[in-house]
Amino acid sequence: MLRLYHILPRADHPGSHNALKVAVLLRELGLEFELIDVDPATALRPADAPLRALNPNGLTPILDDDGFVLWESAAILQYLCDSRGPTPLLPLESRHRAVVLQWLTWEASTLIPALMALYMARLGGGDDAAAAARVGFLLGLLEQRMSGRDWVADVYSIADIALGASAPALLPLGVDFAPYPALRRWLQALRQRPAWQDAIFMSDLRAGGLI
Ligand SMILES: N[C@@H](CCC(=O)N[C@@H](CS)C(=O)NCC(=O)O)C(=O)O
Repeated sequence: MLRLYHILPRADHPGSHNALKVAVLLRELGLEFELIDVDPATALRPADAPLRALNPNGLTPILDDDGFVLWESAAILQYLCDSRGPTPLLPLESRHRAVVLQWLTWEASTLIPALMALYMARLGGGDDAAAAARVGFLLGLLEQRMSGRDWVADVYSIADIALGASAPALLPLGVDFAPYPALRRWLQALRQRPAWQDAIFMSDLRAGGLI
């Protein structure tokens, strides 16, 4: 039995875009899974919260595959493709695979820290110009990549799933996607896929006026 611990969007939380990646991949792979919606205030944040036994970081997603427990969304995406594949979502050929992993890693190690820096700057109420400029630079880079192509790598992959789930998390921070037409087209195309066709998954783009 596959279990995914997720935070669905709620009044006091925008929802876990990292768990959203896993939910979309599970659907893309056609796998049955139990989605467990957790309240972070009680299930994750307290030092003695019950889910800390599964993920000591107190974060989602957490995957439980018949007792094999894994956290970190990028590792979970790779594990599911490798254990349930082969799948074009994570190619086996080394160069195609490397490009997918390049963008998957870029999402986690470059885009998300910039997003978090902007979030912290906005929260602090101080000067957020440098953080906003960094986000603008990275979105410009992704826009350049997506111009004239359908998917981040050669074919639809877990790089699209990861970036497509997290880029819209910039919308509630007031980031304007108007200067990024290729990104908007790609995000809209992602949301046309059956695996993404869920009101919960769509709400972020609706709120940002992108669809
Ligand atoms: N690097 C981790 C980050 C996980 C993460 O930050 N999860 C957030 C939701 S996107 C979370 O669970 N937050 C708990 C909280 O808000 O208390 C991953 O990719 O899985």
